Amino acid sequence: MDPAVTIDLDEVKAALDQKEFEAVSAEAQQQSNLLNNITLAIAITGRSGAGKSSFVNALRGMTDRAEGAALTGETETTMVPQEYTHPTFPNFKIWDLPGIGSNEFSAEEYLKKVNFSNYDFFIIIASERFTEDDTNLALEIRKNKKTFYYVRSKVDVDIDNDRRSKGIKEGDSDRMMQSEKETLDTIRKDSYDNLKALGESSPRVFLISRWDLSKYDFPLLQETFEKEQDEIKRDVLIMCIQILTKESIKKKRAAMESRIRKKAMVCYYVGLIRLPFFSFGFDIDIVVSTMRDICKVFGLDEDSLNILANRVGKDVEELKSVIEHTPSAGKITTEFVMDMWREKTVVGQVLDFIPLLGSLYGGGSSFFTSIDLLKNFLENAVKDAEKVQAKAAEPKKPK
Ligand SMILES: Nc1nc2c(ncn2[C@@H]2O[C@H](COP(=O)(O)OP(=O)(O)O)[C@@H](O)[C@H]2O)c(=O)[nH]1
Ligand SMILES: [Mg+2]
Repeated sequence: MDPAVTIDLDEVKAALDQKEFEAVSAEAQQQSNLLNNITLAIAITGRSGAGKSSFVNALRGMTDRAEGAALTGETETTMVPQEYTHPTFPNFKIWDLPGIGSNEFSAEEYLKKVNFSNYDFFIIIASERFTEDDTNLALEIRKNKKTFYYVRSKVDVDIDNDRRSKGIKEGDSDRMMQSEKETLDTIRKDSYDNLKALGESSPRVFLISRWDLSKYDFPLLQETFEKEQDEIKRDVLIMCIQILTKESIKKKRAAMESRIRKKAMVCYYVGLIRLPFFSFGFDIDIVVSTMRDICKVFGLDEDSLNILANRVGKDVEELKSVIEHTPSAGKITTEFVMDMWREKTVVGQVLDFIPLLGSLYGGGSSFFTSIDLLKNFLENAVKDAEKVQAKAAEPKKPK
């Protein structure tokens, strides 16, 4: 049996022993409306020019020139952290912190000034060597029991420079790949030695380029911070970062599946013991809002598609043309779901999806229909997201 389901049930049972029905169902609601209720705030820090603002834009899937993008290449003059909201998930905040190393403030003062307790974790970016300012800050963050990650930016520049200095031509892909690997290995070793010399006992450094977050160490960084967050924040992180790769689509699917299962289990179980005569169906609003969330999580809503089109320099209609099943978020209405609902009444498929329900099954077929609709909607969104990702990655057609 799926261990997640077992744990859930225990949690629900324990909760029901202690709390009132209202409290438990409010919690269930909070869990399942994750994208609306949970806030995740990441702080990006480092010296001026390290690439902080560029990284903020990259995380939001934006170009530096897009409307609302963080200004890049600007000298920093204020001590005020800038808040950037994710374009599709308003509760996912990325904070562009002022540059460190002005010597005006100690790391302790700096952290106070930027309200360190507001952030879930920190990313310390350096574009060349890490300095004492970086490690002092790390030390202070650690002291305050927060997590941070060292990121070495602009590795694309190093790769290019090395390739040129070795006289490797663009078309020579074997030598280019070899040279890239050598450059990355060297940066990794240098950063490690550099941080060691500054007193870090076992430094971990992630190599990235703002121009392509699906490359180098960004996927590993993402995986690492997902591992180190609690379960709820991890899911938010997986759902909100719109760098679509095969791997991230897979993770998003698993996270969404588990959300749907949890919601189902809690509603069903709570309904079953406390309100045996009441068909505690998933109400239609929940189905509608979950479908809209699925759209956003897989980047299939209007805003995400526009941003992606802008980023890869393609027409948004070209990306949309490969979407076969998923309607735009605006079309997902109560009417739309009712229509789907009328077409089916299912039990069997849902029992395959959440086997434990078999032993609890005692009625409430609208409940089963809801889950089945969501499950199919999710499957289709995954297929569409894969196609959009492939389309976005295609080389541009010559005009
Ligand atoms: N090639 C390349 N340039 C970058 C990268 N990250 C930042 N830059 C450039 O470095 C400069 C400073 O970046 P910015 O984000 O403004 O740095 P900040 O002062 O730390 O916010 C800008 O010209 C960026 O375009 C990167 O990963 N690769
Ligand atoms: Mg900046």
